[in-house]
Amino acid sequence: MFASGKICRPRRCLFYIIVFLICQLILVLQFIVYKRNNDITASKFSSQPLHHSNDSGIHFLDWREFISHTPPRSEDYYQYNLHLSDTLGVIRNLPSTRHYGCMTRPFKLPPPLASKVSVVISFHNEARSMLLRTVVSLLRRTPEEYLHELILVDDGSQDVTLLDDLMRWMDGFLAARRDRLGLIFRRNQKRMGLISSRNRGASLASGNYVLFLDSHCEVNEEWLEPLLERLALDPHLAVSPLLDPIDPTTLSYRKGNEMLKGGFDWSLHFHWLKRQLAIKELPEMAYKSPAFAGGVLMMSRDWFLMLGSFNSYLKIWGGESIELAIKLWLCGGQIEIVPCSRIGHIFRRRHAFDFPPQSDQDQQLSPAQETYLHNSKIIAESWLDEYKNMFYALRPVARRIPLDHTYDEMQKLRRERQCHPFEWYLRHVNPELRLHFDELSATGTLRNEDRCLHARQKNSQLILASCYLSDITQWSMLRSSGQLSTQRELCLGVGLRMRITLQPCGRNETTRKSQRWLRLGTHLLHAETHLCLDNPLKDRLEMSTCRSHAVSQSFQFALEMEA
Ligand code: UD2
Ligand code: MN
Repeated sequence: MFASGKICRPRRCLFYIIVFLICQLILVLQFIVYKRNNDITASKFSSQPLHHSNDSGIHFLDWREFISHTPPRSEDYYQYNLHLSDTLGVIRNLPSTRHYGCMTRPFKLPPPLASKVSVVISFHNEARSMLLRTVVSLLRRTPEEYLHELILVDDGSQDVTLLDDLMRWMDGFLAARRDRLGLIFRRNQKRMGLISSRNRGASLASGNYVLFLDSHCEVNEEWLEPLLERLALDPHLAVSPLLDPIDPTTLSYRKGNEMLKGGFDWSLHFHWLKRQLAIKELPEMAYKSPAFAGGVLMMSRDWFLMLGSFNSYLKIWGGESIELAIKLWLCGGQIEIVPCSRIGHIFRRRHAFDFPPQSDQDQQLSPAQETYLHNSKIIAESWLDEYKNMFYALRPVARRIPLDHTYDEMQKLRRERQCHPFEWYLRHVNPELRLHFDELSATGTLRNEDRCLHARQKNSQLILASCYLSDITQWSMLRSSGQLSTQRELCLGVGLRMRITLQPCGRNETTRKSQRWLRLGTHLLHAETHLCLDNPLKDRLEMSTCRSHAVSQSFQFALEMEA
């Protein structure tokens, strides 16, 4: 070929060039689709025209009139971009964030008559435009034959005319559908908190399933079908859609991560856990999860009531979906996250509401912290059996929080439904939590006399301070490596000139060596230097020769694990 002076024959060359160009074009198109799916900013959407009418008989009445009655408030009040929310309109197109595999097969749907869904939304001080978008996205993207009713509970919002205005607006909006869709509106004159309000809503529900939704969500296309398909297989199953994050500032809608499952740590704080795909498991398949993906969840209404609803002793906000997850698994149910079902949710950076003052006498805890600890304490006392000591070790202040009831009801439920002990959950549902437990030789606060060793977050400085600070450092002493680490994965080590340091926990042999500690009674002996951790001047740590009865070298963990 080269000998003849030609690289290829002209016709064949042309063919190769055309194939090459087509490939390039496909790549560019794929990139555009990818960008569109992963980062759609609010400004790219145009809002729907006023008085627009679509096939399902929904009329877009003048929503601008409805939202114009929003009382003037600063952006801080809502913790998201109010102005943008007001200009977006009642519905916008959302990018398709789910896996391609979800779109290529039809979902096996149960008969509508036995699968009616009641949607419960409790809201407190939500912006009108945001609430409206939540409701309208739901009405537009849910098959009519399955959507039984909408239950809206206004939890004592300051905008006192909101609920009446909304009722009027919805009446007009749903003119053609009013007879088929139940609408229930309730207002708590006094704020009761999210947990009681959701229970109130659920007690009014008459559908087969109940779905709990936050009031700043947008459901994506075909969100319900994949959930119904799973729920129809097992009456004791509860499901979460995959939550796509909506940015509070730009209101851009992004793709949520389908490789995560819900879990919690021993302080009973929610955490994401990485999931591993089993052989032949596809990323779009529904998967088991130790906890819900937050508070957006759906299950049989009867099963929810049978489990005692959300624990009604929990106050205001927090912990209710963890409590429900534990009791569900222990009492014969299961939880799945269904990545083919997508719902957008605004993850706000801070609470947009105050917590009512609690009982804390010495004011070391904020009302929000005390409420969360109160709720976690109820969960620990009701479900964790002997493992509640882990919780108290990590949250010693919780011991001082008063509870105004006993746990008899929960024990009755556990007996009647023959629920498993918590040990079963660790073995079969949440091995990650158990692994952490098994690896520990001691954990919790680290006390020397009347003070505790605290790692300041800012500059990783070590100080000895009161053991009752609300964010006191919790230490974990690991059995195999001898490392002593904080929740932030910083390890106590000894550096140059015997300086005690906090460094990222080492994974290789050399760093691990300088971070290895041995325990001699209550002494902490540094393996490399053979010196002991000491607090001779009562406010500064040093390394010194080990002395068996030196109080300044005696450090106690809040919880010692069995050998
Ligand atoms: C997360 C969950 C939420 C719930 C909460 C813990 C997601 C997407 N959200 O909330 O479902 O499990 O953790 O309890 O996983 N509200 C009231 N009354 C109040 C306070 C709040 O009705 O006193 C409403 C509020 O308007 C909102 C919902 O409760 O619709 C959840 O509150 P949030 O959005 O402030 O909390 P978030 O998303 O951190
Ligand atoms: Mn929320």
